[in-house]
Amino acid sequence: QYNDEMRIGISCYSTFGGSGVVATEVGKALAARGHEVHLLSPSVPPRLLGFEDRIIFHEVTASPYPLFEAAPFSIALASKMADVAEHHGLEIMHAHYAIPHASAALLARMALQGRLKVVTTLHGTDITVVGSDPSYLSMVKLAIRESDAVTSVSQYLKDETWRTFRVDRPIDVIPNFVTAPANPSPRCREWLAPCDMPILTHISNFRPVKRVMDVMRTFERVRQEHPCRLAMVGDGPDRVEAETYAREKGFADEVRFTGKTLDIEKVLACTDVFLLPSATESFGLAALEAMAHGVPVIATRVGGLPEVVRHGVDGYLEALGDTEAMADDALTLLRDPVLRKQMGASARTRALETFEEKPIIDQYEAVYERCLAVP
Ligand code: GMT
Repeated sequence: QYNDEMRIGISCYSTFGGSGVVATEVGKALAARGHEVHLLSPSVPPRLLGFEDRIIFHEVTASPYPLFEAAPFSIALASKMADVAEHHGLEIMHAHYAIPHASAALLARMALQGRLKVVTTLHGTDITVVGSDPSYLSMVKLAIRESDAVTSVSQYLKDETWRTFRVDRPIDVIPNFVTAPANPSPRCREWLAPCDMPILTHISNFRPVKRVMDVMRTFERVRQEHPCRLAMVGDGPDRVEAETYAREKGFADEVRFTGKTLDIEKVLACTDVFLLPSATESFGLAALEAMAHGVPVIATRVGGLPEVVRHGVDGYLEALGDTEAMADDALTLLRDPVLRKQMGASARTRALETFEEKPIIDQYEAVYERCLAVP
């Protein structure tokens, strides 16, 4: 553990899951170690609940002006980064997501004539989806090349970054982490499923990459062969299609769409099987959170998911789109409570041991320290 206190800026999207969660949790962990953390985001990230010692939040707003076709958020972010770094003596700006966070941090570093180190954490879609889009490619590449350090949340993402951008620079793989769930209570079980029926759960932002229709098709098959219920947690563009499908197929009463919630712990505490049939996933934080609750995961064998979930040990990994195989796996688990318990226990041990917070925060501190050692 690094002994001197640092002043660190953390810039992220204020999302309910993914990079927003990781950035906020990194910030909270660093503050708990005595560092001063300045969090910059368009709005308070949901995981920054209430007041936290040594964390200062800075809201980034792009002021409109009649001449602007769209208010330039990236410039407002870079400007805020430079101001905060200047007035609070920040040494590090840790950007979560390549654009605009990392590219804005590079501008802030220029504004401060190099008196700020930029650490960029790649989360996935910034490389696999957005990054390879020609409209952003050059800036993502610049952000990767010019950051003082770059980290990626999985080996898969590091390989993908090298493959896509052909940037000849070191990238540290620092996986995401999870903390042991605090006193999970199975209070919502009755509301999600009557008569102690098993519960399948999916949590995401319901974007096309999450393949929520594969969740629906998997459940459709499972419910025909075993009584169960489905909890669909989150919100996003594909929610309406999924809800419509459940109505048209006549099983809407068996599915609860909860919308966005911070209390995923309550849902996971009474979940029997977690479904994540994504088209790609650099890591799959939602799967890790389910595992920490002792829930076996059925996911696709894509991206970084095999680095998190071990097939046949913590759950199952199937080919993208193979909802039949995923339904078979779910049925195997529902019909065999002993196996389900065993896999859930392995999943929990793996989540809490391999993806424990402390050694992962140590790695981030070591990266900061390495950057600061370079004049
Ligand atoms: O998955 C999303 O749509 C959100 C996205 C993000 O940037 O917040 O999640 C990415 O970062 C997470 C945290 O590192 C990873 O666990 C997710 O796997 C990754 N999503 C994808 O790669 C699709």
